[in-house]
Order: sequence, then structure tokens, then C-alpha cells
Amino acid sequence: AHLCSTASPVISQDVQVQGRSFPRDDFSNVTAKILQRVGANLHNEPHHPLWIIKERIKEHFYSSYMGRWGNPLFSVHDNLSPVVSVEQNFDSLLIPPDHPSRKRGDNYYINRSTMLRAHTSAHQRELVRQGLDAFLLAGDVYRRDEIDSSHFPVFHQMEGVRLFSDHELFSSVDGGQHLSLFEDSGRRCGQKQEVHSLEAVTLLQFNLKNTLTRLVHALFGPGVELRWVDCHFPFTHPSFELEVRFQEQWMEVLGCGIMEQQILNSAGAGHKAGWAFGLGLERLAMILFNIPDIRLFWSRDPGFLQQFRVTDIHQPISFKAVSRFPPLHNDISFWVPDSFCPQDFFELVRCVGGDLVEQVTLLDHFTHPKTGRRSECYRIVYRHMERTLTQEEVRQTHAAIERTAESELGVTGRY
Ligand code: FA5
Ligand code: MG
Repeated sequence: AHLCSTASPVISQDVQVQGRSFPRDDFSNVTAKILQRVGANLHNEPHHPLWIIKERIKEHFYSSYMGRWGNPLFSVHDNLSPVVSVEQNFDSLLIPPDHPSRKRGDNYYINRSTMLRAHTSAHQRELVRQGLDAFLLAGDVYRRDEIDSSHFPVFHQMEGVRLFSDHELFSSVDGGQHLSLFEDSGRRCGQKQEVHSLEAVTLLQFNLKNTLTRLVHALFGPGVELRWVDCHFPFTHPSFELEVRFQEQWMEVLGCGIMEQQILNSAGAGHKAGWAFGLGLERLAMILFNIPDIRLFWSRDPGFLQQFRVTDIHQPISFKAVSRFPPLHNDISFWVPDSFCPQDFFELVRCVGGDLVEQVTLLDHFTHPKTGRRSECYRIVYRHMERTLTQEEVRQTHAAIERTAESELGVTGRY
């Protein structure tokens, strides 16, 4: 009877998404709550803060990068369906079969072969295959992630890709006509892939970081503090993350890197090399408009949305940081079965607690020395975005979470 079948999906019915029907199997874990958000396309809703940030990024790229005929260099795509094949989301990006990012617990699978995309990178190969050399792609993405003020199971990313031929990359360099993107006897190392020349990677990386630094300065002004962090993605090498200082903390806003050549080869662009990035639109909008909680992007409250009704996207938005209503918290501890995974519990909390839940954190865990049984304790922080919650409301929701965790996840309460 419950909307949220995390542990035991109903095997009988098909999964319906966007008027299409998919057979359910043992991998299906997408919930009705999540499916309701498919098609909301907040990034395409005029005046929504995610739309404004998308439009500002588009404008920046349109006005800063011209093609040979004075046309915008980057084409923009924002209407690709979030329903993708598992092959697109992972294999096409060289993500190995046993890679942790494929875990059923971390993704929304429609079934074993189809899923809600976990990142906009899922479309890199198809757009390169279409012959595009420079594009931006915005869309909704879905992850069973942790729960806090900067993570939400549905969020929005913008992907950017730019490819260069030998000539395009080296023509502006003195003596560049003698340089080449590729090198025969190269070796993979921290700096580069085996097939790339060091000159090519140096210029590509400079172009990538310069492009993104200019974007961040265009969005936030020259005073913004940012830093580059080395990291790893299976589809780029070398790879970096960009962090921006926000409310006394470093907030990760994007991942990027030099595209793995094998992806370009398989997309029919083997004579070019390029970079890619994927940025979080919510994260940038939170910094720009000083929005304290990621759930606010789903608010239908006119008091919130009204503030973004500007006639020109560049008009400064005097967003009054919404006054936050006080939080209430309540802890829950239980014995967990061996099959237990925290993401299943997070999903259940999302289903039962809805948008009242601001954060779930693991407070404590221990293993009984004699029985070997494992116990975990989570703190759930409740806060309504538009009013003060009552103790009674929280108590009822919390009790419902306890009951559902017992019946659906097989945990034994210690309350
Ligand atoms: C990726 O998704 C890579 N596809 C990015 C990429 C693209 C790398 C192209 C290289 C080349 P990551 O999982 O770090 O990486 O997510 C990218 C950004 O999405 C993050 O920096 C963050 O801004 C945002 N993000 C990630 N998870 C969430 C979430 N649960 N809620 C809101 N924003 C999120
Ligand atoms: Mg990351």
C-alpha cells in the first residue's frame, strides 16, 4: 500500500515514465515520489532561479565564444529525456562494470538496462557523434545521495564539451604548426593520457580552467574565492573539481577534465581532443542568490518565486534570504539486517518524511561483541520551509518512519 517500495519492489506492474512503459525487474528501485518529479524541468521554467542561472551561463558562452562566422560557438541543449540506458550512463563513459558509482543503492534504476540519468555526462557520446564540437547540455539528474542542505535526489547539471583539432588548438601558438595533439610512444602518467602530447594537454587544460574561471567570475564577480582540487573520473584524465567559497565553507560546484580519447574515438571524433565539465546548477544558484537550502528550488511559494520575476536575466536579484523557521530533531536507532544499506533508509525517509526532512546523519553505530549484530543511530533534522513545525507533527512523522523502516527494511527498533 506504500508509495515507497525500497526493499521489496512490487514485481507485477511495469514502470511508467513519460508515457512509456518499462518492465520491472529485480533492479527496479525508482519510487513514485521520484517519478512525479520527472518532467518538472525546472531549468526550463521561465523565471525559476535554475532557469535564470542556466540563461546567464548560456549568455556568457554566447557572448564570449564566437564561431568562424560570428555565430555562437556552443550549441545549447536542454530537452533530452532523463530516461537513459545504463549503457549511456556508465559504459559509454568507460565506467567499469564493478565501479561503485553503479551501485543500485546510489541510483534510480527503472530496470537492469534503463535508469534515470545520474549525470548529464550520459549524453556526451551521442552529442559528439552528431558532429558537435562545442555544446552545453542542461538537464535534471537523479541520485540516491545523502540528505543535507546541498544534496537533493533530483538536481540539475549543465554539461559542457569542447573539442579541438590540431589546427584549432595550436594555430594561436608561435610555431604551433609543428605541434600535434597525439604522440605515438607516450605513456599515461598523472599529467596526461598515453596518446596525448604534453603540449596538447597543457593547452587544453589551460583552456578548460580559463573557460571555467571566466564563467565563475562572470557569475559571481571578480572577488569570488575559488580553488582547484585534483580528482578522478573514469571519463576524463587529468580531472579536477572546482570549489567556491560560500558561507565560510568550500562548496564543490563542478567536476571536469580532459576527455578520455577512447570516448572520442568511439564517437567518431578520434582526430580531435577535448575537455568536458559538469556543473551543479543548484549549487551555483545557492551561491549567487544566497539560497540556504536546496529544497527551496522545489518551492511553489509565490513569496519565493516572485523574487525571481525579472524582465532581464541580468537584472540584479535582490533575494531576501528566506527567514528560516526553527528546526526540530529526533533520533532513531535500530538493529540492522546484513542486507541493510543507508541509502535505502535515506530513500525511505524521503518517501515518508517528504520535504520536511532537512538532514539525516549517522550519529553512532556499533556491533554487539557477543551476537555480532549491528546497530545504527541516525539523527533526522526536520524543518519546514514555509512555517514552524509543531512537536506533534514531527512526532507523527518520526513514528511513521520508525514503523516503515521496520516493515520495509527489516530493522528492529531500539526505541
Ligand atoms: C559528475 O557528475 C561528473 N559527470 C562531472 C563531470 C563531467 C566530470 C564532465 C568530468 C567531465 P559529480 O558527481 O562530482 O560529477 O557532480 C558534479 C556536480 O554536481 C557537483 O560538483 C555538484 O555541484 C553537483 N551535485 C552532485 N551531487 C549533487 C546533489 N545530490 N545535489 C545537488 N548537486 C549535486
Ligand atoms: Mg564531485
